[in-house]
Amino acid sequence: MSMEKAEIVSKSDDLELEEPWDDEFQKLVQTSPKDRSLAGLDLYFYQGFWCTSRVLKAVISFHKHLRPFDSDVILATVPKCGTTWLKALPFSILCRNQFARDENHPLLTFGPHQLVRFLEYDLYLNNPCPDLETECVYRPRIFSTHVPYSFLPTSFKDSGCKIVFACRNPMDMFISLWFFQNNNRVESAEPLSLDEAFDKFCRGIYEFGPFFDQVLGYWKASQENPDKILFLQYEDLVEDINSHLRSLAMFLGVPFTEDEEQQGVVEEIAKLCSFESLKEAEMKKKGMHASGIPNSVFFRKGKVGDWSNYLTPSMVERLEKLIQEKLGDSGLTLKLSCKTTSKDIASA
Ligand code: PAP
Repeated sequence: MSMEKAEIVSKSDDLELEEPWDDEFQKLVQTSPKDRSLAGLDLYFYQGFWCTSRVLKAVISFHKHLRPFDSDVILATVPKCGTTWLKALPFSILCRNQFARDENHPLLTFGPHQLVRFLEYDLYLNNPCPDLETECVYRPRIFSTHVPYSFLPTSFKDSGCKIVFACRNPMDMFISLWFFQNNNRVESAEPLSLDEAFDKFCRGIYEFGPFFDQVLGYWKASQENPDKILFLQYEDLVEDINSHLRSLAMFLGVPFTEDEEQQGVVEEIAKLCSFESLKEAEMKKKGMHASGIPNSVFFRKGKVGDWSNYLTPSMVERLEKLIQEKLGDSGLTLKLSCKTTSKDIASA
C-alpha cells in the first residue's frame, strides 16, 4: 500500500494492460471478490485479506523465489502503524558499529524506505526474481512487509530469521490511512469522505485489511513463539522508546553493552530515528520513492490520539465495539491513548 503509486497501480484496474500473466494467476484474480481501496485501487479478497493484483503477484513471487537466511530480519507492520519508524530502529541497532550516528548516517542521507525495502511493494513489485545480492546492500538483510502472518512463506517461519511486528490503535491508524490514501489516490477517484472511508475501514476493505485479522495473526504467533516474533505497539514506542530499543536489541541478539549504555548509544539511536529527525532529513532531501511517492508523505503528525480530532462519538462507539468483539479473550490490549487510561480497550 505505502509504496504503490496510484498512477502506476491504476493500470492494474484493467487486467488487459498487465504484462502477460500466467493463466492460473489471472483466473485467481478474476474469481476473487473485488472492491476498491480508499485510494480508488482495485482490491481483491484473497485468503481472507484484501490486496491489489500487482501486490498479490509480488507476494506469490517472493514465496517462489526468496530464500531466507537465518540472519534475516522481517519487519511486518499493519499499514500506517509506524512502518517508517520501525524500519529505522532495527537498522540503526543492527548497523550501529558500521556508521557514526551523525548527519552522514545512511538513515539521514537515504531514508528508512531506501535502506529497508518492502518485499511486495518494492523488491518484488516489478521483478519476480530480483538479485538480492545487489539490491540489499546492508547485512544482516532487513526486509519490510505488510502481509499477514498467514501470507508469510513457510521457509521464513521455519528458518532462524526473526520477525518484528508492529501495530497501532486502529483509530489513529485509520486517520493516518485516510489522509495518506486521499493524498495518493488514483487520478480518476474522488477523495472519500471520512464517513465513507470509515465504513470501508470497519469492513476491512483496505490493503491487507481487515485490521483485526492481521493483528491477531501476528499476536497469536508471537504468543506461541516469543523468541521468533516480537509484537510491538506504536503507542508503547512513543511512550518509552529507550526501553523498547533495549528490548529490540536484545530480541535481535545484539544487546547494548555496558559501555554503549554509558556512552548514551541508546538515546542517540532514539534521537536519530525520531519523527523530528527523520522528517527534517526528508524535508532537506525532498526524496522520492522509486514508485513516485514523495517520502515526505510518511511524516504527518506522528502522535498518539490524533483520532480524537476527527472521529465522531458514533464512529468511536462502532470501533470500540469492533475491538471488543474481535479481540475478545485474545489477551491483547490496544492503547487508544499514550498512557494507560480508561480509554484503553482491554480484552476480557
Ligand atoms: P506505511 O505503513 O504506509 O509504510 P507508516 O510509516 O506506518 O507508513 O505511516 C506513517 C505514519 O507513521 C504517520 O502517522 P500519522 O499519519 O499518524 O502522523 C507518520 O507520521 C508516522 N511516523 C513516521 N515516522 C515516524 C517516527 N520516526 N516516529 C513516529 N511516528 C512516525
